[in-house]
Amino acid sequence: MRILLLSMPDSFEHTPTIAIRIPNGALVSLAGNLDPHHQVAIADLVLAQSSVRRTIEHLIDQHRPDLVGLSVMTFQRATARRVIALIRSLKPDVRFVIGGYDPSLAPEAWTHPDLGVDFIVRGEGDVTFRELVRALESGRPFGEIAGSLYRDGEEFRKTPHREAARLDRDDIRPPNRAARALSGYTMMGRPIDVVETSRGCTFDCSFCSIIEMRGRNFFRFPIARVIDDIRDARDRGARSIFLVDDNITLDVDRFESLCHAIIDAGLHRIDYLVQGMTAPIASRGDALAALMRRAGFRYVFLGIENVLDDDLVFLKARAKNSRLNSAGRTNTSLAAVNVLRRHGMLVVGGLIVGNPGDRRESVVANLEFAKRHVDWPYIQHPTPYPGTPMTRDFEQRGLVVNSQPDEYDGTTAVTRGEHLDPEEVEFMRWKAERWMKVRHMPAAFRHDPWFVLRNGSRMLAHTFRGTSWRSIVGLEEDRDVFRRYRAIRRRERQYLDWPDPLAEPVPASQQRRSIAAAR
Ligand code: B12
Ligand code: SF4
Repeated sequence: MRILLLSMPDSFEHTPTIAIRIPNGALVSLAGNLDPHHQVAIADLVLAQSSVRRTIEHLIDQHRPDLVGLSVMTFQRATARRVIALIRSLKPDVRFVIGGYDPSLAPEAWTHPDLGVDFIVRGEGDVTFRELVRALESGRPFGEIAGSLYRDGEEFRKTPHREAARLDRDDIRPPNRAARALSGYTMMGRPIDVVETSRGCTFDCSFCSIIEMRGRNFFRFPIARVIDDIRDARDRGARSIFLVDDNITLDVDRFESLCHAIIDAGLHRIDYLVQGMTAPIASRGDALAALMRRAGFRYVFLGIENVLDDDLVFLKARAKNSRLNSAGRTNTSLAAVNVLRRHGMLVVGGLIVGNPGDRRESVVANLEFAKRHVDWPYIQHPTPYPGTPMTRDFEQRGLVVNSQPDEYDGTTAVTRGEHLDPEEVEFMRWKAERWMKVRHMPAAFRHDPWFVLRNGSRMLAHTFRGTSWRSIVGLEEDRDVFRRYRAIRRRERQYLDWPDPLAEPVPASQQRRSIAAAR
């Protein structure tokens, strides 16, 4: 069977495609887990953001797929609908399967007959997708494939739940990077790839989709497999690797073993990016940070979430961001930031501002923290992604003010608080963040001087979208620039010039629940 797997072109504010284009880890894993006789091609459309339609037309013409799979996050829904409609017009007999966070957690958004979706894969997809393709080949009933939904006439039928794979056996095969049809992944000029070392998390932060997606569990790939996978990425050109685990710092002893294994295998000259919790990094202190640096870690995304205790309680993120000592529970954000920076690593600070109880001072305190202590800000607003405890809470309290999922990119304030207007919080974040990003330029220049010399002005122009000569000389207010920036951002979201088959998408609360049990 000929299979084409696509990820959406939509990017968001903190990963501007001029400088950062990261591959989607799901697609290579799905491709690697198919039976080897299939012809599979992967296209990350973020690599073709300015020519999405032409690229899709070319891919369909070249690969003539029987089956197309799309990986979709919630803010990419509208683009995914258009992509399906375009492909359907080019090759009407193609079948569509969708997976990833949005179809898994909001399947009802994908069942409308006008969308033309045939299968929805829920949760982890590697084994389910393989079985689905086998069923398409052999005629086996779709109802037997756990972890999916399939179209049956006008209805969708839901099959039994599938447990997450344990990963310590050979149940998930290595990714297939050779299937990629496009090139151009970059982290400021260095070819970048993604590698998984574990899946899952046992925390339950209220804003995070992970628990609803795969249950509360944490499974590890054997370290030898991870090293082979890193080597495969390196041999294909990667000089920068993002370890995309949900929470690699859940097992710090293993993380240390991984650092040692990277060094022993001579793979420490690669730049690694990783995300982690502040508490274990602060607790292990200099020993862990020094080891990470030796293993090649450069950027560490810290899930700080918020520097105020009340907000951490609301986000259910206190345990992972604090430690108990004689003075009681203390926040570990600053200690983690300091130890990483002391050892020459750069901190990407993940913060969430604009929570329901936030006053102006709370937002300012977090922005000030980011300004002083992080190297690259990754500040977001609470966003009601499907299935999270926070979404249920916001909906019950009537705090969701924007029900357009394509604006759920994390940097658009779509919920309101008790004291602050969402647009005001967004304005405060936007205004502060632009300058924090400028401050990172010297560090970027020292590491990648040619890239910054060639692209620095475009990177700045991107960060300061909306600025005009009038605003530079003080004839316009920041708020005018902000309004212009938002209009630009809205236009940028139209990645594909093709009609949306759901011209007026049905709000989440009124979606048809045409999902029945499998026969
Ligand atoms: C790494 C990561 C990133 C990276 C890399 C993104 C990339 N290019 O791959 C960065 C930091 C850039 C990033 C950015 C963002 N991310 Co992010 N990210 C993650 C993270 C940590 C891991 C994702 C991953 O690679 N997992 C490994 C792969 C193998 O697993 P997987 O993607 O789940 O795929 C499996 C299944 O989902 C399924 N599947 C997936 N696609 C498909 C397709 C088909 C056809 C099938 C059959 C199955 C299938 O099968 C796969 C294999 O088992 C998750 C989860 C988490 N704990 O926070 C969030 C997460 C995916 N991100 C999320 C979001 C919202 C974003 C941002 C909008 C920013 C934000 N607000 O957080 C941006 C947007 C990025 C963009 N496109 O511009 C949300 C998605 C929520 C939602 N409902 O859409 C998550 C779940 C975090 C959360 N908030 O809960 N992210
Ligand atoms: S620790 Fe990270 S992965 Fe785990 S629930 Fe919280 S945000 Fe999600």
